[in-house]
This record gives sequence, C-alpha cells and structure tokens, in this order.
Amino acid sequence: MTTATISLDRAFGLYRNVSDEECTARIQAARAKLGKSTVLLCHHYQRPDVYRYADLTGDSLKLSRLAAQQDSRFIVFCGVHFMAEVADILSKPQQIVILPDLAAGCSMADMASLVKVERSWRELAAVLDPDAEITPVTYINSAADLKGFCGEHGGIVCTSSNAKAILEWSFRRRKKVLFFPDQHLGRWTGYKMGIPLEQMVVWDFDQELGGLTPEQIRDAKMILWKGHCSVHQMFQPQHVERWRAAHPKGFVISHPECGFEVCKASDFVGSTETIINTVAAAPPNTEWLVGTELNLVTRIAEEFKPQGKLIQFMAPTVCMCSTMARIDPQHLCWTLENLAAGRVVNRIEVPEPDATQARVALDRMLAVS
Ligand code: CIZ
Ligand code: SF4
Repeated sequence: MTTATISLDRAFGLYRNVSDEECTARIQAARAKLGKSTVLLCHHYQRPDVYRYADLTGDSLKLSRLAAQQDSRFIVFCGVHFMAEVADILSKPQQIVILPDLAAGCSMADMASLVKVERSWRELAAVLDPDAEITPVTYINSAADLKGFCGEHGGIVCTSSNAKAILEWSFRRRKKVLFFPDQHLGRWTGYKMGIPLEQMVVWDFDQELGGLTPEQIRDAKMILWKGHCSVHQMFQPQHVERWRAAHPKGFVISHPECGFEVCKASDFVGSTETIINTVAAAPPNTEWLVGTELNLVTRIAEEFKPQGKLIQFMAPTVCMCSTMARIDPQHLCWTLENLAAGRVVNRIEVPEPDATQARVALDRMLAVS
C-alpha cells in the first residue's frame, strides 16, 4: 500500500455531516478492506459509539504494552494525544500510529510543559542539586518531551496502575521526587506509602520557586506539580456522604486523580483497570458509587446489571472527558476510509531526540511494573 499525508481540515470537512448510521456501514466496509493491516486500540474512557469498534481495550499502561506487541502496519488509537505518542514510541519503526482527531488532548497533560519543568529544575538547583537529590516522575498523562526530560534526568514514567511501585523505585535512587503533572495522584500515592502530608508540597509553576521557601523544599520528600484533571476534580466528598446515607451497605471506588478528600472517603482507590476488575470481582447485588469518567461508569453499569449490581456515577452533573469524546464515528470513518484508500491522515510521530529519551523513561517503567 502506498501512503501519503493529506491535510486534516480540508479533508475532514466532508465527513462532518455523515450520519451515524452511514458511518457505521462505512467504518465496517473500510475495516473489512484494511483487514489485519490495522488494529484499533481504545481507551476505557471512549464513547460507546467508538468503543464498539475496538480490537483491544485498556488503560494507558495496558494499551502501551499492547501497542508494543502489535504487528499490524497501522495502529488507530482511540484515546488522547499522549497515549498515541506512547504507542508511537513503543511500536516498531515501520508501524504508523494514527489519532483520529488531533484535538483529542488532555487538559491535565497541558498543565505541564517542558519549558516550565526545565525552569523548575533550574530554580530547584538554587536550593539543592536536583540531579543528585530528586527523581523526576511524570504521570503518563504528559507530552513526550516531558517523558524525555525524565529519561534524561534519571527519572521515570508512571500510570495510575503502577504509581506506588514507581515511587518506590524513585526513592531507592534519590531522596526526593518531583511529580508532575497530577498533584492528586502524587499525593494519594505518597500518602498510602506513609509519607506525611506536610512532606508533600505543591509546586505552583506560576510563582518563583514554586511559591515555596528553600526550607520547605529541603524538608519535602515529594514536590507535587500544581496540576489536576478537570473531570475528576468535579467529584466532591459530599457526593460520597450523600450516597452513603442512601446506600449504607454500598461501596465507593474512586480514581486517584480525584481530590484527596474524595479518595480518603472511598473504600477503594485505583486506576480504571482496578475499578473495572474490583467491580467485576464483587459479589452479585452489590452497590457501587464510582468516581471516574462517565463513559466508563455507564458502560460497566450496563455490563454488570445482569449480576444485580447497582453502579452509579459519583457526580450529580454530567462530567465526561470532552477531549476523549473528540474521537467520534465521523473522525474514525474519515481516518479508516483514507487508510483504505492508501492515505495516512493524522499520524502521530514523536520526533527525535524526544522519542529516544522518552523511551528510556518508558522502558524503566515497563521494567518496574
Ligand atoms: O492511565 C490511564 O489510562 C488513565 C488516564 C486512567 C486510568 O487510571 O486508567
Ligand atoms: Fe486527561 Fe482528565 Fe481526560 Fe484523563 S479524564 S484524559 S486526565 S482530561
């Protein structure tokens, strides 16, 4: 198959008005034509009208492993930008990774940039020797160049599935951790490892020296970047309290991107894989309040209904990951039909040297977890 890249906007415009029904038929036809040359990876947070086409599903850790194992020429990644970057870094050089809508980003990932992290590293150097005393740890929800920064500075990547093992690895190497971009995942993981809250300080990247004093930095074990997920911050402890009053025998399970008080009020805290596996393994007729993205909660509520399980979404308002939702049947149809016609659109290709340095940090993570 010959390949050529065509411009996104001009080409996609025609697809905007294709009905969902027509998309279904056209996606199926394109997939039949592409056969084994194309694999479709889908994150748990994808909308149902896209998720149903997945060959393989998972959280970002599982999907990054799966991406590395594929033999197909094309990997169509239904998720967000940083995940497609990881797939590109870990896949074979001849493989091509495609993100159906390039606007599918992650607002949390956008809260840390290489410029800001490098500036922090320089500022920290006024107080201590960062390369000897701090392991930089980036949540996988970050741009490839930040993973590259970690690769270059003796650091590592983590996901919500392996954060504890990664922090243990990090503290075996150096006495402090700079954790970005999600303060909540960092704080919750540190707290569960027994690090006192007062030894976890927040680095406000808009202030000089992160808004901290040199003493605070010297006393800290973890320096938490002031980033968060706009979806998971919607969940509040009072949602848990109200639900518990109505469901005294129920269980509460939350994602560690939720705020500290929500995690503390929950019976279980874990990644999307953990949430799905915990609810799946629970006895029939149990009741669950789940604090993570709406598409996932709606899907498992349906899936486990036949077992008599009641699964409810934590927030009273609809809060879904709007960037994940950018991948719709129209973009998927456009991508697949172009591929079937021999044209690659929306390729995600991490440039060098970022790709090599990021691979160092990702390989460290895969070896630890
Ligand atoms: O790591 C992931 O896939 C995300 C974004 C959430 C989770 O916990 O699975
Ligand atoms: Fe990013 Fe939050 Fe969406 Fe996850 S749910 S992809 S952290 S914005």
